[in-house]
Amino acid sequence: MGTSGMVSNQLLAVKKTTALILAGGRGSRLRELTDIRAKPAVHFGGKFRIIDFALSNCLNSGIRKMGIMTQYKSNSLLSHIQDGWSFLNNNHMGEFVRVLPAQQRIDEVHWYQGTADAVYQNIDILQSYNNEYVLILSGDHVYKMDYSLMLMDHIKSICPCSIACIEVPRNEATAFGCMQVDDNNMIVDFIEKPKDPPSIPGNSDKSLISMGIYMFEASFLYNLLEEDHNDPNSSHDFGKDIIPKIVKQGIVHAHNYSLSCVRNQSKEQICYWRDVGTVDSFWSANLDLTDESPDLDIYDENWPIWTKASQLPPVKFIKDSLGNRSINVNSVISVGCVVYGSEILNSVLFDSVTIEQENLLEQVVIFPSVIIHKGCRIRKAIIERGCEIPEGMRIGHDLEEDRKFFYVSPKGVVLVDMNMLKKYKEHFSTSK
Ligand code: ADQ
Ligand code: ADP
Repeated sequence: MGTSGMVSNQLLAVKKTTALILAGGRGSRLRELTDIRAKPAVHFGGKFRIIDFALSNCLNSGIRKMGIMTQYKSNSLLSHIQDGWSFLNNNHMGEFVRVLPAQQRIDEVHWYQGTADAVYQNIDILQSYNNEYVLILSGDHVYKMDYSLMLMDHIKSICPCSIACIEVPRNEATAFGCMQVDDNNMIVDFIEKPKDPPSIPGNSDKSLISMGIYMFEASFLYNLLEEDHNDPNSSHDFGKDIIPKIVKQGIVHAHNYSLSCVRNQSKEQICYWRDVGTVDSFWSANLDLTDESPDLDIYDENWPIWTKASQLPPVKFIKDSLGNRSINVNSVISVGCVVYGSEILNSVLFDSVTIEQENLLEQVVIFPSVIIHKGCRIRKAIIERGCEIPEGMRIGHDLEEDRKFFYVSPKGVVLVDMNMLKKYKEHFSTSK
């Protein structure tokens, strides 16, 4: 087949694909960041929400039918999708982003149980889309991937299911589904979150893990979900039940992420993917963007990351009344921010942050609408939306002291939210 034949097959195949994004998880290891919103709705990279990466990958790959499964604390996610993604809905072209909340469609007793149940409960809606392929994604990861290349690899495999996989250090693999593959990239073994992950043959420091990205033949998936629904011993979860079961049947293909990852053009050897599931990994993935040449290129016009547009004025750096200049080194700063005579080093500032004079911020991730009053020293921290940091406060310089009021992660990242800050302020106002 010539190249144009391949391209038209690819276009046809993506048109027959619906992507389902699982966005209902609590994400409890992100601590207070998921107290008010589901993990996929957590802010990321100065401008985005985590789910924007999966949605943008779909759009850029040509997949224009998307369903988002929500359940836990969905309000923030819903408003983001409505405000930021409704441009994609086009009735005439059959293109859409639909939010599919847990709505007790099958019976009136259960909300979504596991991830497979979330899909099962929407099976009638899915069938009405006339898909040939269903792509199941997690709304929890930061990465750039061309799903149309995964789809072509899947079709070539003639298997009813493909799972995207990536190599990670073996000590990190306990948090994932681990697999072993044969010479034909068929998955021969799969264990969900093993205590002692198997290593890759010939490389004892690495394991091959599932990225939680599944490409299914549609009719195969529907039958599988029906069977799983009727299985009283199943917890109705892809990672725990569905995937181990079909791997045992020898019909699951491993799609190597290096075949479909969208690279930073100046770093051809790196395929970026982060599960930003803990405070430490979330903080460090944000900080990655402050590198001079980040592995994840958010400026690449060929693979844009789409999000809600903010109607806000431009950033302003002001010299304060004493003549102190505002300095920004390698920081990512969003619209609506105003900085008065302060230094901001390797930090990420979301919309509408105000930094008063004589502050020094190093490696800080600051969520929208935060105010930092005069003379603070803050390092290695995440400041939640709406916090007002009082004059002269120190954060991240004495972790024992910080731990009395704030959350300090295993790697020493200090997380501050409005409730913690309230207790801190009350303590000092009563002890005066
Ligand atoms: P986990 O990420 O631990 O492992 P899970 O907690 O099921 O799996 O979350 C997957 C996605 O589903 C997340 O986006 C979450 O928000 C969402 N979700 C969870 N419960 C849901 C529910 N009831 N309804 C709707 N959405 C829900 C999975 C796989 C592993 C794989 C990792 C990769 O099980 O094998 O290695 O993903 O990160
Ligand atoms: P986010 O956009 O940060 O996920 P929402 O969109 O749900 O959160 O937030 C909507 C509004 O809720 C915000 O504009 C803010 O005024 C308020 N809000 C957010 N976080 C908090 C909080 N921790 N305490 C009180 N109000 C909050």
